[in-house]
Amino acid sequence: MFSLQSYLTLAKQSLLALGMSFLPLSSAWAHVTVHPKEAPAGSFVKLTFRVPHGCDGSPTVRLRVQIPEGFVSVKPVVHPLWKVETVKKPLATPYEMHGKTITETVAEVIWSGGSLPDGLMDEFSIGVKLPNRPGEVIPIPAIQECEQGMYRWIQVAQPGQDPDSLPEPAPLLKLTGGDSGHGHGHGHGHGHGHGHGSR
Ligand SMILES: [Cu+2]
Repeated sequence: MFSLQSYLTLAKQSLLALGMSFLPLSSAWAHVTVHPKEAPAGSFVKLTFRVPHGCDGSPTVRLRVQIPEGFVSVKPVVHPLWKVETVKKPLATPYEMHGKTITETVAEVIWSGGSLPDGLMDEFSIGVKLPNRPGEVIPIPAIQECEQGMYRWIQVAQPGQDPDSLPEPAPLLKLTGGDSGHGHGHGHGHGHGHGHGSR
């Protein structure tokens, strides 16, 4: 069983290995963004929200990510230095999964309880099943709260407007291709090949 101490050691080792911590970061890192920037429509993916700076020098103390319509099976990834909560909402159209009717979904994921200095960068991730809407570019609004101030990364460019001209653009995810609709493989040993029935 992993103790908190081993998590912290692990986190420090992985940050050191990634060369992310303890290094001042230039403004080239821009704003709160989502990675990858493209993912197959209908697939299960891990989305990572990158926080490259604070609010005018003030450390980040909370990150709230609003989950777009059609993003389901949302599971936040454990972050050893932060607490994570989800806010649920009822689903307009419930769906079946593993023989159970899913009637609610995650509307917001909130990381809090940590303090990310302005000079450091960190990442916050979720596992999610994307909607099968190939070609769409979907804004994922994020609210960054600092000890002093906040950024509301929620702006979306209007047709013909340069997204880079926006002071607080929402992270954008482009849905590519399209899931064939076969299989269920959400990565935890349930890759049935066809539909939901077990072999
Ligand atoms: Cu920025």
